[in-house]
Amino acid sequence: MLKLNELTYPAVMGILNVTPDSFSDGGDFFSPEKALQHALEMVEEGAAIIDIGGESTRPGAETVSVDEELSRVIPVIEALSAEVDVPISIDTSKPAVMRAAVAAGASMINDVRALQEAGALEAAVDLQVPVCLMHMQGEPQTMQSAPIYDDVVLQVGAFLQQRVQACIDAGLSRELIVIDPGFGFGKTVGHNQALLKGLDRLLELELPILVGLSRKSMIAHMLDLAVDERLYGSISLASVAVWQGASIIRAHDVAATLQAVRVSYMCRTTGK
Ligand code: YH5
Repeated sequence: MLKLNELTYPAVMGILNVTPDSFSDGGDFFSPEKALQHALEMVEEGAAIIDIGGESTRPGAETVSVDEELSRVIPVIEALSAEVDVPISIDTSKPAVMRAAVAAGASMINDVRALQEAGALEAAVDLQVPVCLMHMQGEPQTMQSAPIYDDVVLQVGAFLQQRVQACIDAGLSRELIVIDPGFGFGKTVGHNQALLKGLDRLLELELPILVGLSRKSMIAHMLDLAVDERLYGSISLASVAVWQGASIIRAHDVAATLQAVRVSYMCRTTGK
């Protein structure tokens, strides 16, 4: 079972989308064979965790049924866990998917809804695996229409603190919790920039910080680049996030990201 305190930091979490629309953010891995092959490549490149998701949470995406999500992710989790030892994270908000994924070999839950769906918190407590609690304002279908905050860092921090407490009260120990400010989830470019600039304030919660910035549209807003042209921007943001205190980076381009965040982390954590 995955132990967060045994991970080598900084850790890169490789993204494996198994959704039919995932080609638009970097590769069509919809068939289980292609997904497995891509996961193995990311492991080869040094991914510490593989994050498998069957629900598209990109802005405007349609919701998917439990059965559909299960049919996308379970074969891939089974195949990958049979092949390699790398911890597998299940990117879902659905308790039934969390349970089936862990039974199939996943050892972490990554929930963009921070275990707020009915039955999700109970599932995580039953499973006793590490969980990533992410902040989102609104729901994917509408979250980018008019996000609003007084102080985005303060509000995101307060939300995460409240979800951490809910998890602890329900029976998850602090050692199993990771927090994530949720870049791009109900945030304008300005909000995302403010969050990155103030990311270090989340260190107050004394939990590992995970960030997902890879290929996100804030890069397009700043540089006007297509999704397949965002590598350098992604690397730069990942490096800044680690400088600011992030220790797990969710990324598409594992080798490049790992190289960048290692030097950034070494500079932050060594010397006087
Ligand atoms: C995250 O930040 N993000 S799915 C749109 C893109 C590129 C990438 C338009 N799951 C996160 O990766 N889980 C996703 O280009 C996540 N943190 C955690 N914990 C969205 C995504 C993406 C969307």
